[in-house]
Amino acid sequence: GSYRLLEVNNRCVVAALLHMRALVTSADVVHSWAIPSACIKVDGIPGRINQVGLCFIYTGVFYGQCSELCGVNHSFMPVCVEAVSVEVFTDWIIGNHKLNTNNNNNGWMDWFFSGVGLFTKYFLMGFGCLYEVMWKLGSMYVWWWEMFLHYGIYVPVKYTLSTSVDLIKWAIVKCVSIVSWVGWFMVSPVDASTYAVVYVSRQVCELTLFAITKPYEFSFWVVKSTYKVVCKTIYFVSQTAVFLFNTMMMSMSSFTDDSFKTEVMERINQNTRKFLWIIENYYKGR
Ligand SMILES: [Cu+2]
Repeated sequence: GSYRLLEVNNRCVVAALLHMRALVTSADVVHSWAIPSACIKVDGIPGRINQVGLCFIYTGVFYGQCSELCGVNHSFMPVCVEAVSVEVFTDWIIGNHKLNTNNNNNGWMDWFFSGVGLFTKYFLMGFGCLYEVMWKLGSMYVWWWEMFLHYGIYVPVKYTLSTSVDLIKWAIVKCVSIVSWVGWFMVSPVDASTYAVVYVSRQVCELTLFAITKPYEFSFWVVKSTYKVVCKTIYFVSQTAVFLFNTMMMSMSSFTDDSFKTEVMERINQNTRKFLWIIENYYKGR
């Protein structure tokens, strides 16, 4: 059966993933056309027309009730909206048009044109599908080359060039001095150890002297040498925090995902084109 006092004898049919506009009025007293599950409530007022924009994301049947105390039969005014795919919606519209204009059987001409219309409809649907697949494949192809050029070529080359010269110079100097010091330590460990202690002490002393005699230069040097490390650390930590925060927000709420919104908008645009093509084709030559 059906839901008691919720089912109607003439459902309001709309297309899902397509922008709709409902015009609401009343023939007697003030009513309110409301569907809580779709966040819709608009008053039906005699003598004026209210409008409300609808966009159903999912197909399905949505129930509501009159939400303005309107009289003794207020409890017996169900609202029922059926959200269907854009193809079913166009079928419904064309069916209504045929019914209302009584041109359902006009001989072979109508049979022929309805055949052409049906063929065109399914051809366009197929074309839409093909277009969607080709678009996805094309985007993947472009994405692949973007990723490859950026992470495969640009980033490694840039970082190699910028760091390799300094790194190699520094590494060679250090390696040579460490190897020669180790060799020296093998031959005469006391001398080498003494030299190492003196070397480190001299470095510390020079740095201290530098700090005492030239405080501004020393400060500048400290800031310069710590700048990179601090900057990189802050950058890394902030990036990680942003990433974690975004991930958390996305996992907590279902509609903050931009890719979801993009997908919905793309489908709405596609459905709009599809709808216009089918309807235009139907009315062509009538
Ligand atoms: Cu009512």
